[in-house]
Amino acid sequence: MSVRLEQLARDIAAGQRPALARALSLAERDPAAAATLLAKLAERLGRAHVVGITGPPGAGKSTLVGALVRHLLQADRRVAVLAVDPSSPVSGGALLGDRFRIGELAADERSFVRSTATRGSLGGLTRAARQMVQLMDAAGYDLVLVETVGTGQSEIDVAQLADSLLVVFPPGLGDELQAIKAGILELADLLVVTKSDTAGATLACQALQGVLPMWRNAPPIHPVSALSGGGIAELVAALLQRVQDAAAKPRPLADSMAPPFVPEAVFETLREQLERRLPFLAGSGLRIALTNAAAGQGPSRIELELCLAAGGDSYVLGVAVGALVVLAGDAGLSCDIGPIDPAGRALRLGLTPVRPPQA
Ligand SMILES: Nc1nc2c(ncn2[C@@H]2O[C@H](COP(=O)(O)OP(=O)(O)O)[C@@H](O)[C@H]2O)c(=O)[nH]1
Ligand SMILES: [Mg+2]
Repeated sequence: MSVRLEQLARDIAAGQRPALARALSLAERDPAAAATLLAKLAERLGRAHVVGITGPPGAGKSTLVGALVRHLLQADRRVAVLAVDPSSPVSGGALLGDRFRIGELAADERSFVRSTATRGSLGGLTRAARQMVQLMDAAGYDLVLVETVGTGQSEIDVAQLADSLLVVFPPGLGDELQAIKAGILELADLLVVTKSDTAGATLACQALQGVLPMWRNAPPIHPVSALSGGGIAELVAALLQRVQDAAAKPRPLADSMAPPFVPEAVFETLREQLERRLPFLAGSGLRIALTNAAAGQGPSRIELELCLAAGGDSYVLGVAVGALVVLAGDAGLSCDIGPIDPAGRALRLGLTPVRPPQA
């Protein structure tokens, strides 16, 4: 398994699209294995500009994504697309219609299109969807476009994931007011009114314009028509400006250097190293478990429990903890060791990334 993941990681890093496709399926099927894979790709993460595109069903998101991909390819950017649509049947792989519309673009080696029907418990993004975005990032795409159907939670999730969030409005009754109520507008970096070739578009722009002074740093409104092509070039220019600004913005050293903190991935790496250094652990009856497996939001701490089976030698526990503290230190994590249980058979370990003090 590990050897196969090693090879898969190499193929992804080499830009092989079939390898990426396999890895995305792996994330859907087995997020723990995908976390191990991502750990192997850690130094490639954090390069892509992630663009969230969200809005109600039928707003014209997929059509817009197709137009954006076409323009971004013309601007010589490599683009990956992940369409997350929980309303589509989970079984069929979903979004056949969308595939048709943006599918023709997938013929270009510099693009990659994938849809997934995975759904989180609150209608938000699943861990699998997040991992799929990271895998596309690791594959070297300049931009990763993530299309999500607005469910409230999915918008909040994608806003956290995205470097730029496009909130898409179709011209029509009430949609924009609903969105304003839900606070979605405040998450937007760019507001897009689609189907500007249709009658209600001007009204929708006016309705949005009317509420913009309500908060500072109001995002610009972009009326676009994927049909006529109107406004698309301007929207792409605004997006590329954001990509450029984000690249130029000096990030804190720790953030720009360190890959995103994925507890499962860090844990898997530590465990692999520990098993390599201390092969006798395999038969020792020691169990090491991650007790705060990420609830998605990327907790900045890992909690482990080490537990000896009956008959296990408590000396093993001590050796394992000592080795973990050293390995964690090498990985830039500081350790706090919890109290050992009275029988000397179990203890907890907390690991927290060490950040250099901000200049
Ligand atoms: N008139 C017009 N129709 C559009 C435009 N963009 C999308 N549509 C139509 O709106 C419908 C929904 O589009 P789609 O991209 O699937 O929306 P999504 O559900 O938000 O992904 C489709 O019938 C599209 O053909 C546009 O710019 N102008
Ligand atoms: Mg769609």
